[in-house]
Amino acid sequence: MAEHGMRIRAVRGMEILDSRGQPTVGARVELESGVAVFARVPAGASTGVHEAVELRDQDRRYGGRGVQHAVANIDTILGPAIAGRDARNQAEIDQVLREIDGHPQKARLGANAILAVSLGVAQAAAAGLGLPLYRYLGGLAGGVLPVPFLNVVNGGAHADNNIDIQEFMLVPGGADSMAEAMRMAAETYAALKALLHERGLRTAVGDEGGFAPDLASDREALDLLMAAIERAGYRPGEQVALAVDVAASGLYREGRYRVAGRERTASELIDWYEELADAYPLVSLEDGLAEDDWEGWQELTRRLGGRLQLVGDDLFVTSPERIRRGVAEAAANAVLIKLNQVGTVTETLEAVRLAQRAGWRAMISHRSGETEDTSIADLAVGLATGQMKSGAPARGERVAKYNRLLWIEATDADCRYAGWEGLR
Ligand code: 2PG
Ligand code: MG
Repeated sequence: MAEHGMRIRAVRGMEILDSRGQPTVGARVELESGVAVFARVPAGASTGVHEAVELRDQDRRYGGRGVQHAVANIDTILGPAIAGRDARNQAEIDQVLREIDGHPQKARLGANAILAVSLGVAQAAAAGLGLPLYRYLGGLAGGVLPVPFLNVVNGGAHADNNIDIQEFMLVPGGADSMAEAMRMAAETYAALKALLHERGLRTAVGDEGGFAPDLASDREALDLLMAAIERAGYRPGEQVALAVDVAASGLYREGRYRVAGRERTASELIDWYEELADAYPLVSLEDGLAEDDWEGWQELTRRLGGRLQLVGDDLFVTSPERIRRGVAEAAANAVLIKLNQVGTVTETLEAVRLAQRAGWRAMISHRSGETEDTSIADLAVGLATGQMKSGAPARGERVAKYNRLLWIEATDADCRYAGWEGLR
């Protein structure tokens, strides 16, 4: 009876809204036992060109961004193809989903449709077994609460100001627990708001809940973060460190990077990062170079890999194939993990495993367009990645993931906070 109950009875897609008010895909997966879940997929803004493809309707609704075709693909093709299968057979089901689509970037039926189903199957299997998702994914070997990377100042494509770097993040690795880490970050965020206010700067927030003030330079943003950490009563570097996501693909044109008011080669940009790493307690640099600048990434890793975590986001797009190349060429030392960049749970697990086997770190990530789905928190805990980024400690869809981590800490004594170990 229990065996039978784990079979998938029905899958239904739905067009819902993300945190930017744009359509995204949800999927309800129901098992024979009657257990049902609803998985929701996020959507990026600074998307890498190698990412799996989101299917958008391109018609008059929602400025072309509707997802009715993706939803119909769930209802008429993907759902029927996996009905009757045991939801615990995630790899087999994901293989079926990939084969029906047939396109390497999932462009035919849509990675948004495929991920909604794939994630729904994982959630349903966990629920059917009566396990929290992180336990289902990681079993006894999981259970590490990740260091949160909280994006509190926005620039680049995510804001209309003079800052080139897209995300400035707080890294409360010096906390003893998840709850303390979140308190340090939220208090620093509040101190930062007070500082901005005093200086007559804008305190409106961007898509990920970070502030988007008009500042003269990237350095000024880093100075502000240092001041905010101190004002909140913490020691920069020791208790709360800094990280950035440059999202350099957006700054790159014809072999040059336009940063801090001038054109630079990759080597000159790396000089600049070196200066920043000398001046600030920087622990992690994401997308410091563009998505196809493999040579630049190798130089970056040679020069700064010993002192900084170098995270590939647009470079790897959570693709096992691109991560394998990155490991072979020593082109980074960490990977950003976004489920919807690759489109299935199985491929996401493979990406994390590849990184971990190479001695690299994997940082689980939200997207700038999010929903109330909290699966990424479970993914980070279950796979013991030690790191997760989910935006500022503000805005419901961001905080939902952090609150999920707080819940896990409060209810599961086997889960411990990674602290600085999460970055080693
Ligand atoms: C990034 C992400 C998330 P987006 O670049 O890392 O912060 O942004 O979802 O817009 O790609
Ligand atoms: Mg990024």
